[in-house]
Amino acid sequence: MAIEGADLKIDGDGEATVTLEAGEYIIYCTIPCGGGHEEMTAKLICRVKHFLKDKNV
Ligand SMILES: [Cu+2]
Repeated sequence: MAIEGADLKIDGDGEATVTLEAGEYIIYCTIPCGGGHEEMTAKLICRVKHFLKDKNV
């Protein structure tokens, strides 16, 4: 899998860590796995969490 617009790609088993800017990203399958491969996508929504907003800091 890979994330469009991010420097992250995993071919096969594995794991990775990436820091993303807030926004929407498309995750797609990078291994030609059979019928429907081109449609194997997901949307990742990355939001900024405001930890200090409710702490009156
Ligand atoms: Cu696939």
